[in-house]
Amino acid sequence: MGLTIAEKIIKSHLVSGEMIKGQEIAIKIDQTLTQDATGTMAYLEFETMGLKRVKTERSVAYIDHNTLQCGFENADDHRYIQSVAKKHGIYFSRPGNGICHQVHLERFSRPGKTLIGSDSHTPTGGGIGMLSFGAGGLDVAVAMGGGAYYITMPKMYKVNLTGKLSPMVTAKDVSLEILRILSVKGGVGAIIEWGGEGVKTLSVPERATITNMGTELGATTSIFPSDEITREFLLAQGRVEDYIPLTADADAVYDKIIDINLSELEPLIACPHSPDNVKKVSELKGVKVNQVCIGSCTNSSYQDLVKVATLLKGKKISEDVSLSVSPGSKQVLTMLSSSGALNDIISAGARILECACGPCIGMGFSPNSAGVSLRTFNRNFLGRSGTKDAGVYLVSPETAVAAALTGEITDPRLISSGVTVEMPKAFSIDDSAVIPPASESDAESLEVLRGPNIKPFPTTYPLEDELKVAVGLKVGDNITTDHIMPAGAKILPYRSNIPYLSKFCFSVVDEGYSERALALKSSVIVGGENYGQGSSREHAALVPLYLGVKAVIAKSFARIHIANLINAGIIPLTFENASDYESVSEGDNLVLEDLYNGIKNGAIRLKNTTTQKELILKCSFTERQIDIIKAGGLLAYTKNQK
Ligand code: MIC
Ligand code: SF4
Repeated sequence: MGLTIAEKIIKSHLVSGEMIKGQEIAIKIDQTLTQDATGTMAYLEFETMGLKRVKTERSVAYIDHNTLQCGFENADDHRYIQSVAKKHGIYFSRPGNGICHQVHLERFSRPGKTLIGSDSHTPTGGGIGMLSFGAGGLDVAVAMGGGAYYITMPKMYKVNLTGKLSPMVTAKDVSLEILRILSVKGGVGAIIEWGGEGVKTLSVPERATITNMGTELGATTSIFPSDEITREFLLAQGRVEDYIPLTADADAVYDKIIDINLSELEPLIACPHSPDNVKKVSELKGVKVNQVCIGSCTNSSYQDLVKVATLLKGKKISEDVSLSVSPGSKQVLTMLSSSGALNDIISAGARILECACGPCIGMGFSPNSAGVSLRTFNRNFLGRSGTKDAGVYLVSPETAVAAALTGEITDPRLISSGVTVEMPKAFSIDDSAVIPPASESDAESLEVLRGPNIKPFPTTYPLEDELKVAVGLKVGDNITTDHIMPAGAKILPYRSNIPYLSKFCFSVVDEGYSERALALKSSVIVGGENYGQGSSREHAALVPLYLGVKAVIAKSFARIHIANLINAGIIPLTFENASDYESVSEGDNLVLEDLYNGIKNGAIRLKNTTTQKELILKCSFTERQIDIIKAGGLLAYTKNQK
């Protein structure tokens, strides 16, 4: 039987387990990346493991999220990451060098290799044929130490592309189309492979836009073949030696095949507050727009921004719109500047932001009250922009420019008949903002620099056989990690200070939750379907751990979050019947009995002592996960193993 692209890479990296769908496998990881918002915690965890050097082929620490320095906190964290990286064999990408996924794609990604990153959009690397996963910081720390990465062997879906995109219709519209078809839950448990004749019409950055947004489908990852277009991209990046061809076998078997005819696509838009709330741009014609933001790891490549510059050239933006442009990397910004394209963007009235995540993670540029913001980003969750009542819409750069010029949602085909940008034959290469690690002998004497903002990891406790807990919070379906642990300029600087961060846990949903949970001492959270979708931030598990959360009981979980809960020693449990969700209310007192046997057998008895009802909760853990939960989390488990 033939193999898919992902199966080929998994096969060549398999450390343990069998490639049987639904079973746990462990794979060797060639490269890791971290960003600063998750990185401080990942490196604190790495240090706790007591390892001297990373054992990967390449590990890179990026600073791109927490770049606003409104106090000492972020600057201290940058300095900590820089010093810990230098000491332990990790490359350090300085603030200003760009967004981790964009820079990694340009400079370090390699077809056929494996990558995990402490950021959910790490699958951006799938655009170049690299098998790339978003993971919790602790999993990345383990991989840096040479440990394998554990996943459930996914199902394989194929998206078969035919035709060619029409002018002013883009890779972003392809991402929105697949979200429209599959929804934010549609990719759970699957790797999405992109194939078919239409693949040849897409450049590497366009492919990366698509694999980047595969994260919003809940997919394990997404990947494109590595072909002549990939080779040309690597050649233009001065690293053609990293190229290998990679395609699925003709008789590869897929669990689902979805056909998309690129020629039939129209400009699309995701409406508030979910990336799968997709409509045609033409249906929203005339909606007044206050703000337009162009950038993020989804749409900030050189190709994207040259198109933006071409469309803006010689024009002025509407007086009612504030437009921001954040280039994805220093390479992109340098090339825009030397070609004069930057001038066209500035002259049109844009505000140029630093090469970083910026508004995407609420680091500045929050919209006005009840404002309408069109963004070329990948997430429009409630409150993520920093303005709770703003309406954020996700669009292509072309649709973004159309709105910036007219002041209202406008089909971009009305402002231009199309712009074509040739991929450069040679990108501008200057890796001086990536600081290499010290040699092993020099590293010995190096000091790691810590600021007062860095607080220790929350205390973990080994599992008890019986838990008496109260329901601290009950929430509905599709709760994102932005609900559990919000980000934004005010909170992000405290990513290495769990006690402070805990004050904001679930604050978008219930401002009193944090205090209530602390008072309860021992509690559970009850959730609906797809609990924990979105970001990979392990803080969405570490903060509940600090607040005394022992288990989360939900209808279903998102992949990275369930791994983070287990790593934190919080038990993720599902209702036997979805309707059982109705039998537990906030404030109820529960007893979870015979847990040691229960987590082994996959069924746990729950007594609701408030209503006197009894329920069965389900779980399905591997031996390794059981040991992790019993130990009180991955860190305790790893320490016990030494
Ligand atoms: C995001 O897009 O939500 C983030 C910020 O990049 C997160 C990581 C984080 O929370 O630090 C992600 O996607 O994993
Ligand atoms: Fe940064 Fe936004 Fe990409 Fe997350 S989604 S890595 S915040 S640009």
